[in-house]
Amino acid sequence: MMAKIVIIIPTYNERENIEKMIEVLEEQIFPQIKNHKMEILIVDDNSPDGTAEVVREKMKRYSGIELSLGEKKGLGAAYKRGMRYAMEKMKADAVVEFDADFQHDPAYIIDLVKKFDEGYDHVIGSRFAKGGSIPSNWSLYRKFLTKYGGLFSRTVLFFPNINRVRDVSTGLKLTRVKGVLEKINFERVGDGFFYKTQILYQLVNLGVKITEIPIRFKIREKGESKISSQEVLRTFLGVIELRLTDPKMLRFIKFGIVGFVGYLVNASTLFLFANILHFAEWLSWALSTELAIISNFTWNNIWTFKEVEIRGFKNIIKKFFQFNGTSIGALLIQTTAGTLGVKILGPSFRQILLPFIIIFLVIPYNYTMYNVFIWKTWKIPFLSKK
Ligand SMILES: Nc1nc2c(ncn2[C@@H]2O[C@H](COP(=O)(O)OP(=O)(O)O)[C@@H](O)[C@H]2O)c(=O)[nH]1
Ligand SMILES: [Mg+2]
Repeated sequence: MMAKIVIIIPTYNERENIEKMIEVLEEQIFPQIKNHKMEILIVDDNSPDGTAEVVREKMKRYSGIELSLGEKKGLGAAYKRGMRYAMEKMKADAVVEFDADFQHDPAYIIDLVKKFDEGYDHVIGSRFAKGGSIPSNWSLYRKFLTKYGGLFSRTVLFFPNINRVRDVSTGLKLTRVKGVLEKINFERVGDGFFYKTQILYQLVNLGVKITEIPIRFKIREKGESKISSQEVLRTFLGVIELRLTDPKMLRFIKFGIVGFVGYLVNASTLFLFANILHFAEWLSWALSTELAIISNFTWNNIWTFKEVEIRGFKNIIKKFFQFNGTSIGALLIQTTAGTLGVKILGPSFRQILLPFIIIFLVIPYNYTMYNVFIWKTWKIPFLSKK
């Protein structure tokens, strides 16, 4: 299928570079890509050096070049504007993020397009894939930052699968529009350099097909870098924020807090029933465990799973019995183990037994139940019906 691929080039004071770049793309690169319609979008922020005028001159010579002008708010803002423009006005099927300054060999565009043709949704020009590199004459500081800053980002964002993507801050990549870029929530993408990581994180979570091709990142020929050290700090904090505000992560944290509150309910009421009210041992364990189950159900329903909260008296009662159904095993395990444990070790071990039983018996039990029966992520041959 013939696709329209738009090369988006943000520019700020790139007068000399952009002139040469447009020529190289139009004369040398695009003629080598015969199966697609290749176009260029320059996203300029009213560069004082007159970059836009140079672009307008080139637009007279070549067709398929567009220019989007706007105020300067940062690289992320420029790309957001450019991506919207490419999708809405140019009806792009894929976009390529590309710099004007020749740090990326334009021939890599051919490699990106090949991977797109193989069916990949997001193709990353990676400086850290095997065969890729960063400039050897970069300062030690910049080398260190790119490499270990990247490792930090990958660890925070993708742990334990830190090699899912090896280069999270590269400026060269191709992204399919249909089902991929069109699904990105641009409200969660900032105006700065960090936009790259924010988009990448969303793409990984969407589960699109991602691959990396090695690139050798060169030094800038003309003009100067626009990346400030302030952006570095923002990236560092942004990575942590990105992971912590991920809805899945938030739910996991809430689930943990609710579980801990459940434990406190369990421990305090066990103390009340056994030590103060002198109920029978098994009854103290059974009642306090049930109160913890009620606490877990209630808080998880109105807080952890708020978006899908169960409402209405009848529904709540029904769900509650269902929840108890899956918890009945835990109730039995905890009551039996607690009662027996106290029989053997004596009442002074009651409060020490509780966390041990929870950690070594109840959590593994619940985890197995969830995987086998609720979310069915473990396949047990004789249990799964075809
Ligand atoms: N429109 C626009 N382009 C920008 C902005 N900041 C950087 N660029 C362009 O984005 C590309 C990459 O920026 P550069 O300074 O080379 O980053 P570096 O290669 O990481 O040092 C270049 O083509 C710049 O002209 C901005 O705020 N607005
Ligand atoms: Mg550059």
